[in-house]
Amino acid sequence: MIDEITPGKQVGNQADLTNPARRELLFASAALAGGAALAGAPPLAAPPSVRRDALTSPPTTPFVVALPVYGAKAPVTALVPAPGRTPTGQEAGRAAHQRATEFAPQKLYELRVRPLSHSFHPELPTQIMWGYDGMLPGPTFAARYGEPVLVRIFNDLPSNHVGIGSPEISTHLHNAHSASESDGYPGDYYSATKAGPTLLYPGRYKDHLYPNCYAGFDQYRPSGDAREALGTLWYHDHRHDFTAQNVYRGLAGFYLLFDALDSGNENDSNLNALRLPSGIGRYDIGLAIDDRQFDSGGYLAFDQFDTDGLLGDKMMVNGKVQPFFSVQRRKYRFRLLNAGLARFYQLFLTRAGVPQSFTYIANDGNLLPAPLTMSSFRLGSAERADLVIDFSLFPLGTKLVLENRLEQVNGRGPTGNLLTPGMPLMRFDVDAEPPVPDASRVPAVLRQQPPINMAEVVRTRTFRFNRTNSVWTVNGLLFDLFSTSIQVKRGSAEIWVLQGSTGWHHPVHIHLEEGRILSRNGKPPPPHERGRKDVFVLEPGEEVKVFMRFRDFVGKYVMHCHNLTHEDHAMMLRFDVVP
Ligand SMILES: [Cu+2]
Repeated sequence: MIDEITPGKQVGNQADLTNPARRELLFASAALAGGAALAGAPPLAAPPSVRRDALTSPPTTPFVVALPVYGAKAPVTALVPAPGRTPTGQEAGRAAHQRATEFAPQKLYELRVRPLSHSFHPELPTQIMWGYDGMLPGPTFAARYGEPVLVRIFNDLPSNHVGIGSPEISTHLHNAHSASESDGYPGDYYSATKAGPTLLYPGRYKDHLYPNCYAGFDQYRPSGDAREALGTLWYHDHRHDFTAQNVYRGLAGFYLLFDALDSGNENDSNLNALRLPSGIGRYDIGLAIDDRQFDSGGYLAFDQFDTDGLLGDKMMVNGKVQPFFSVQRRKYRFRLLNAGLARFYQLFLTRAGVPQSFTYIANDGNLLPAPLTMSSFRLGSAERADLVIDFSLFPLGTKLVLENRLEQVNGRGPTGNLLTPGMPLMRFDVDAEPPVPDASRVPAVLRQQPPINMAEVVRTRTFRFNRTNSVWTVNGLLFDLFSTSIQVKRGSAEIWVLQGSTGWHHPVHIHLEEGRILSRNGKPPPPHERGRKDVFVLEPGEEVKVFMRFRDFVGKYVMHCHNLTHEDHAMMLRFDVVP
C-alpha cells in the first residue's frame, strides 16, 4: 500500500516522510486504515483514528502497582555464528566494524526485539506492546570501561503487526562513544525481509560493537582519560520516520557504564572508588519516565496528525502508571530518564506536599565535579539526572511522592507555569530498616571535568532549529539520509551554536560525543549543566554555544531534536566524521 502511494524514487521500503507531499498521502492512508492510530487493540475493535486532544484516558488508582526493577542482563557464552568484522550468517548488511581488533568484545549479549502482552496498570486492559527481550522497559545492561561488548540484536517483530510502529528496527545506544555502523543510524533499519536504505541487505539480526572506551582514546592511550566517563546511557529505537512510534510502543532500556571510580560497589576497598549507593535493581535504580495517552477503552492511542509532539495524560515510570516503590531507610541512587516523546518535567520530591531536598550527582548520566543539593530540576526529552535520596532522614511509614509541576498543554513545550499540587509520577514508601548498615556515601568530589581547550577549535558552525513551511528543519533543510554538508575532521574540536525558534522548545541531541555548554544566551549555564551533556534544551529563541570534539571513529552520525515527533518530521541533520 505504501509503495503504491510513492511512485517514482523509492527510498528504502517506506514512503520518504521527509517529503511533505508524500507524508500527507501516508497520513491519509493511515487514517483510512482506521486502527493504524492504535497499538494493541484488535483491528476490528479499533475505533477510527481520533485526535489525541479529543481523548481522556480512563481513571486509574495511583500507587497500586509496584515499580518494576531489574538486575543486570546476563551475557551469553557464545553466539552462533561467531561475530565477525563483516556481517555473518543472517546478519543485516552493515559496514565492517571499525577498530574490531582493538575493541574485540570481551562479553557477548543477545537481545531480541519482540511483542509482549503488557499491563500498564491493573485497571487498564492488557495490550500488545514491543519490548527488548519482551520487556518494557528493556533489560538493563551493566558495562565497564575497558571491556568492549558485542550485542547481537534480533528483530523478532511480526511483519504483519497491528497498530502503530514500523517492524524494522535500528537500535541507538544514546550517548555511547561508538562507531557509526553500531550507532543505530536512522537509515540502518532492518528486519528479515527489509533493509533500510543505508544498509546493503536485510537480516534477522545486526551486531552492535560497543567499545566502552573513554572518548579521546586516541589521545590518551592505552586506557583513555577517566574524566570522559559516561554513566547512565539508554538504548532506544531510531528507525527513520518511525522513532516516535517505535519508542512509544516500548523500545527503550537502560545501559549503565562503570569504571574504577564509579565502580558500582558501595563496599569497594579501592580507596579511590566513590562508593555511591550500588546494586543494580536494589539500591541503584533506573527510573524511565514517560507519559502515554489511552482511548476510552484503555488502549494506547497515538495521534499521527499531531506534529507538534504528543502528550499523554497518564504518567508512568518503568512502564507502569504511577507505581510505588518500597524503600529501606538508607541511601539510593536513582537514574531518572525522560523516555517520553515531547513532555518536559519539573520534578519535585514531596512529603505531604512539601518539597524535600536531594543530592543531584549527574546530568545526562555524567557525574558532576561535585554533588549539588537541590529540590527541583527540569528534564527534557532524553535528558537524564542521577539523584541520591537518603531515606534514613525519614521515619518508617513516610511516603514521598515524585511529582511533576510543570504545566504543558501541547507539544510546543511547557508554559513555564508551575502547578501545585503537581502530577504524581510515583511514590516511595519508607517501609524497612536496611538489613546491614548503609556503607554507601556521596563524596564531596565526584569526577573532574576534562579541560576545554579552545586552541583545538578549528571552526564554528551555527544550526537553526526552525519550522519552515509547516515542517521541521535544521538551517531550513529537511533530514536527508544520504547527504550532508557537515564534515568534521576526526580528532578536531568545533563550536556548535544551536539556535531555537520562537514559541517552541527543542531538546537537541548530538550523537557520538558529548559537549560542554559554553553559554546560554551569552550567560554561563546553571551549575547542574556545567558538566558534559548530550542533550541541549533550546527554549524559545534561545542560543546555546557548545564545545564539541569528534574523536576516534569516522562515518555518518546525526544531530536531531529529541521531541521524537519533530525528529520524525525531519528535524534531523546528518554529519560525517572524516579521517
Ligand atoms: Cu523539536
